[in-house]
Amino acid sequence: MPSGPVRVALLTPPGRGALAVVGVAGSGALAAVATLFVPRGPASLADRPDGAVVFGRWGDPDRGEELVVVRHSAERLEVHCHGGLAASEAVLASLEQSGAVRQTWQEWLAAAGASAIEVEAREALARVGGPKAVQILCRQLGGALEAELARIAGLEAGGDVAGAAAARDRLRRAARVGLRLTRPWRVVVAGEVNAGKSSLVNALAGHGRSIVSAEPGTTRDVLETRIVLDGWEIDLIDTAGLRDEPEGSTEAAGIERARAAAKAADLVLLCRTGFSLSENSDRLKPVLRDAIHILSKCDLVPSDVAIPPDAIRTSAVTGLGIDALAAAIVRRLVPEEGDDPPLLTGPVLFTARQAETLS
Ligand SMILES: Nc1nc2c(ncn2[C@@H]2O[C@H](COP(=O)(O)OP(=O)(O)O)[C@@H](O)[C@H]2O)c(=O)[nH]1
Ligand SMILES: [Mg+2]
Repeated sequence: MPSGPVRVALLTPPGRGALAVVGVAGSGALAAVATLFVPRGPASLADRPDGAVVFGRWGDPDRGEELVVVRHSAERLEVHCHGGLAASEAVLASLEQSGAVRQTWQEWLAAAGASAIEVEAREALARVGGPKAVQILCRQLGGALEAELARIAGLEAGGDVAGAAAARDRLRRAARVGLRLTRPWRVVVAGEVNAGKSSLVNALAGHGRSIVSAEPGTTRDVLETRIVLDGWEIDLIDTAGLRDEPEGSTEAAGIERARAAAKAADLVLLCRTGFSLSENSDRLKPVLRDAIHILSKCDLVPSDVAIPPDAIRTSAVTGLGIDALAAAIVRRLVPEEGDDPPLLTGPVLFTARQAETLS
């Protein structure tokens, strides 16, 4: 049974929503809510059974906000109010004024007995997109990481130093992906002006996100499109074409940003309509390394034109090569999936704290 002061926490994500839920817990929880909540109908909150869902007003019996109180037990209640920040803040503040201690929802979960890993998993789950990250985190929420850490401790206690080291090493390898789960992979689409970069982004995203134009230099800024490929969340970053422009022009600034985005990216897709041109041009050099090389607009190029063996032919018009490109992107971003399939379906570290605990 919870003891100590009454604890209150906003249990729904901050921001606008249809509904906000404020949790109230502790031995005086029922009394704290009952002094502020005016139920509709004759029975007081104290007279209602556990599990009751009670409609009423908060504070003022005539003008107070209409809301619903759920009495899970005398020590644990929920106040369901309108979803705006002001409504939940008013409920929290009035409970605080009557002596309750406000907690973050992470502290709330920990106080209810959740382990650090469980709290971290729930926190990460609230932020990730894409089914692969969700699956990995749900497994850790289900105890995969906790069980593995316990197993490693057992190996060490039993003197199996090599076994423990191997298990730690495996966790470290999976952590490369685990520590990225709440930050989408960043893929920059680079290449010369008019190479078909924006069209490629649109083809991958499946909708008309970037402005496509025959006029060179249409994409002047860096435009991000969040997509999910094979279950992984990816930010596709469309850039201005890489070409020399008078300094200080809008496009020159865009090109500078494109170079910066390419440097900070996990992967660069380098679009070209031909491989004989500018292969070694200074402008492209910074983004050439480790890029996926693409012969774009391949519907306009004779199919027997030679391209480097690892390059991919794509056409945003016919759709040719788009699936192959999507597969290549995922393979490059998450090689672990192909090289060692069980690695990411087992225990995975996903916070810096967990990584530190391991070392
Ligand atoms: N035939 C053909 N035209 C394309 C293809 N991709 C883009 N284009 C055209 O090439 C021009 C430039 O495309 P865009 O995507 O804006 O190039 P960006 O400057 O690199 O972003 C537009 O007129 C597009 O319609 C393609 O795969 N095939
Ligand atoms: Mg463009």
